[in-house]
Amino acid sequence: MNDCKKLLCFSAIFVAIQFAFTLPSSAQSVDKKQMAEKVKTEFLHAWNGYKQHCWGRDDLKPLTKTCRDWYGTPILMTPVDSLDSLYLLGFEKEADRAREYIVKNLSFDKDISVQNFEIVIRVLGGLLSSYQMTGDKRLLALADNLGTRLLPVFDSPTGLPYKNVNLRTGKTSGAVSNPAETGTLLIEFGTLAKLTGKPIYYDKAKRALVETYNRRSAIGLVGTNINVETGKWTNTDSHVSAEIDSYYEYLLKCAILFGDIECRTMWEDSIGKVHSYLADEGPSMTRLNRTGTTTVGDLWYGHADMNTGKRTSTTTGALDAFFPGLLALDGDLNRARALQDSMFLMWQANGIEPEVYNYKTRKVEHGGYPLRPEIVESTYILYQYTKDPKYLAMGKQMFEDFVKHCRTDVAYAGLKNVETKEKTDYMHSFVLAETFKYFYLLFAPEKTLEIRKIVFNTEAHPIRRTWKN
Ligand code: DMJ
Repeated sequence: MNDCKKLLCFSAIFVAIQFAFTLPSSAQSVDKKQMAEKVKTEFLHAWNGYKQHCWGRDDLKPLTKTCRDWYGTPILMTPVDSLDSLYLLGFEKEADRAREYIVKNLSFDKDISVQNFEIVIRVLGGLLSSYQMTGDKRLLALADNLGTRLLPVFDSPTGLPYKNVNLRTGKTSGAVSNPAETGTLLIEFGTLAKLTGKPIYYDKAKRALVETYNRRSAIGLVGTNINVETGKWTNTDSHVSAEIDSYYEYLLKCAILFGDIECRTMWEDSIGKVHSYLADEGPSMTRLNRTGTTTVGDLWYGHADMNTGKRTSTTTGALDAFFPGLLALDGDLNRARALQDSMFLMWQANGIEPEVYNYKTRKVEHGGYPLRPEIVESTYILYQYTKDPKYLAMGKQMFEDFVKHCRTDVAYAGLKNVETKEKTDYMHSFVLAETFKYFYLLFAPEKTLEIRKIVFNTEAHPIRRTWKN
């Protein structure tokens, strides 16, 4: 064979391998009903494990069958985070029981210093979404009580929130924060403002988002860490991964949920800069642009310095996998599809996705898998916006891998290492709040939740605009 023929042959094999990776079973049709039932069965398995071993506590450690409370005393993290999933998956009786337990036992009058961001997205978001589903005013009262206790976080010289606040005393701590924690608050606080008629919640969280955006660099990027007292960046690495990810998510989603024009402007300005400086597009992506059809997954988003735009690393990971869904929500289906294919390649490299993956070397850089939902979320959103059965096949493959590698006798356990598949002794509340919810919604009947009528907070709690303005 001459060199030219060899090259052609090699290229053809390479493309064929990529296709094989990208589209494992798109030819075979997926039985949605059967898949939805399987997801429900596995959700119940995990929920029952939590109930049996840790009822009334925060989280289950599924290998030792022991429990963890985040702050030494329970704030019912798993029940609150899971409540709307219980309703959506059709476990109404279970949900009603959990709801009664929550309203009777949950008190925020506790001398504990909590991480504002996590409490907002899991607990405040969970209470608000479940309130909207049930109309139970006691859930709204709990949300309002929690919101008031969290408000002191915004009392910094810049209006950017401190990381932590004591729920009883209001004492704040943690001056060095990040855009995800300063900018992922408005869906929850804004909704609380609309539902209680207390605009202070909206105003404080909106200011935090704007102050984050205002500190973008001259080329329009944000960094990883910022001091909320000085407003100065302490880490200038820019990306769409941990510590920044949901800042971008809330710019777009707050524009949609609240019709907030400033959020829309900030989003449109920011997303252009993200594409310019963070995207790495390979030859397959170029082909997508030319033909507008098939993708083989060669679009990635890496890291760059926020001031120079210089590439600092070519890593992505499980957290970054929310981004195809966000692009789809923005109507950018070409990029969304291409990036989703890339993320699925990352998943398939080890039959489950790692926390950090180098898309240039194709090597795992941090092999943990804490049962994250983001790739499932994007699969669901892409399916909703394209109706391409390829995403059902993708979701089916992921669900089968998820069950195969992470199921335990009582629930689900994260992986220490996706290469060895060794398990780790933890099941985050987001497994029931998000991972199972998105798996279910992917296969569930359309009427279960009309995606165009809600906005998911970053913890998969659906929020409906039930207010006028
Ligand atoms: C969740 O708590 C939220 O989705 C958050 O935005 C990111 N981390 C976890 C899930 O991976």
